[in-house]
Amino acid sequence: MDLDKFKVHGEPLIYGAMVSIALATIGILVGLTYFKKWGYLWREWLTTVDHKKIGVMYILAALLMLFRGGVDAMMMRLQTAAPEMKFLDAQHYNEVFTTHGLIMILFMAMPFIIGLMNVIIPLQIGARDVAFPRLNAVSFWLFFMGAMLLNISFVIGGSPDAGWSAYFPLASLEFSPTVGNNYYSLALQISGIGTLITGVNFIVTILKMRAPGMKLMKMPMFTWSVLITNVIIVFAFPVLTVALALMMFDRLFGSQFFTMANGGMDMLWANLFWVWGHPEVYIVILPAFGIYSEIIATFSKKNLYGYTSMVFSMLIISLLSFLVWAHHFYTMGQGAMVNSFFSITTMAIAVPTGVKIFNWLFTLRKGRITFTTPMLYTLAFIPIFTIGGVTGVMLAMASADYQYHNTMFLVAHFHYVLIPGAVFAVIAGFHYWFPKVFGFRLNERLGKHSFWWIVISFNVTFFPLFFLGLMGMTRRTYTYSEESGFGPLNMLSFVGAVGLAIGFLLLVYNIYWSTRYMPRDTTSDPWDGRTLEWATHSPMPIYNFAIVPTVQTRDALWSAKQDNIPLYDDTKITKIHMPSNTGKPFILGVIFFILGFALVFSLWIPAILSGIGVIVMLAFMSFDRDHGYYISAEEVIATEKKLKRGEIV
Ligand code: HEM
Ligand SMILES: [Cu+2]
Repeated sequence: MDLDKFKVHGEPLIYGAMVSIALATIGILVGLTYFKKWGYLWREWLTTVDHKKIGVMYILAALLMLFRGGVDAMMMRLQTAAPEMKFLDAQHYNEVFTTHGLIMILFMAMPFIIGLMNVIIPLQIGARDVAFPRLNAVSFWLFFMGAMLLNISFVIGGSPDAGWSAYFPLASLEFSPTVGNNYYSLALQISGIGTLITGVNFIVTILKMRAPGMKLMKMPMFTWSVLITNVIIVFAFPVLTVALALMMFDRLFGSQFFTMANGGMDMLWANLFWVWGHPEVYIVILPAFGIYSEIIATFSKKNLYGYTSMVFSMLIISLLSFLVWAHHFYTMGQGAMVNSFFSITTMAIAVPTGVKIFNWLFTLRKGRITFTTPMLYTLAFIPIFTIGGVTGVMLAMASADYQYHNTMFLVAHFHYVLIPGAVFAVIAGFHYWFPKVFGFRLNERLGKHSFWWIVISFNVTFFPLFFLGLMGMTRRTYTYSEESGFGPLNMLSFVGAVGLAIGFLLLVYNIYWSTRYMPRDTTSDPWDGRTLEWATHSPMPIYNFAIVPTVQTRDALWSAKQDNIPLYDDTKITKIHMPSNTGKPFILGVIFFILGFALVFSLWIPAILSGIGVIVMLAFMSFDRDHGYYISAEEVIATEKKLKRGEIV
């Protein structure tokens, strides 16, 4: 075997990363052994099927990936801070923007949202868990192993280097001969299957497990957004699955799907990628709209303006999101007719999005507004996202796009959409729902400090890029000359990026500080909420609700508080059926990881063995008869008593 292909060559940076990864791993292993935490880890986390714990693990992983993607971003901004910088060479710059884009979208934004959805959706619809708790664990472990597989590429074998969109022929074996793009196809494949399963799970959960009385048009807006998002997942992800499989065949087995020879077609990749890729951006943005809707209603003390039009706007957006994909390559030569069609559908999306913006503004109108941290993020989102949207319409004009295409203008545009549209939303949701999960709030003063750092620095980082783009600076370029005149604005953008890093570090410090010093929230409803998740204790018991609430209005808890409508009769506690833990999803994830790794390096024997392992494991899980277990009524009553006294169970 040729050991050389496992090595990555080059820079002190990479050797440094290797050493720190090795040290961190050893540290964790030693720590777990020393504090005798292996059993705890296995029982409470690795084998859990509890939607709340799975959600927390998603969010932890996403925070970790935010750090990784952020380090990538800082390296790029440093490299381009001044003309002719020698920090990264061209190859490493290629790898870094590729992993940055991939990680931020697939392993940070999406899992963060799926994490929040895991924690909150069952609570918000008054359910005890998701429809298929074990499949939920499978989803998480496949996502996690996929993410790990991509991350080790940095130190074993080399990272993908053809952009997050991996266009052919750039991503073909001929032009990208390292194993980097093998990692791309396998890591995304494994985590993508996990996401697809999440899609099925949440559609069934929301359609079948709502509390009695919660008709579709009485669902909270976050639940609506998640339902629609999961429908998009179920339609979009199979396209990615197929595209990645074809890519794997091309790279590993010499097939010719995406080459110009032998009847293949490189444009086919671009089309397949964006048929998934554009809906993907809505997969991260629609739940964000849901989060903002909840936050605006809560902190304006009003019900959401235009509920029905909100739902229909999201439905229209989800349909249109499948009809715009070619706006990503107007310049590839498909002709004026095709470009006009995609230009019109793209601009059409602005209409339902505008409807939503106006609904939020009308909800704010005459509201009793409190400026909490989650609310500040929401208020900042509205104008910033609008800038992102308006520049999107500029890019949507096919003829004008010939000027903007592949320039920093585009980079500015999509960060203006994605950062307020996804990152601010998950941070806002994180602050908002944190007390539900952990039983205490995050510190508001620190929260606001980090908010101002993040929002101001965001604009300092990305606004200059609009001008750099118009001046002609192309994206994915690792350096530029002094004469180009790009220097000063890039330096400004670097300064902004440092500010962003400070903002995110403050957020992490806030989590640490609040965990140590914040007092317990004994109300279980710290924000005076409107929806069912605030109707149970914080932190909630494993069964969520001792008695499933009965819903009569849209803002069920709010009406219960205002008009004294009882949500449930708590003399009627009976035994509760719960799913039991299982280690199989985790083991399946590990086998998938080994399979992925073996395929990346074309190690056929281990690949075949682990492939068989996957099939055996799946068969084993299909025939697994588990009937779960019951928590007796007495035990539930005892737990409820403790919770009412403010104890943590
Ligand atoms: C936190 C601050 C961030 C900074 C400073 C930053 C900076 C950058 C830079 C410098 C590039 C490459 C420009 C180029 O040379 O082409 C880039 C590309 C990209 N970024 Fe970010 N970014 C940040 C956050 C994010 C987030 C949160 C997301 C997504 C949720 C994201 C998604 C992307 C994508 C998809 C690309 C394109 C990658 C490619 O060209 O293949 N970024 N970013
Ligand atoms: Cu698009």
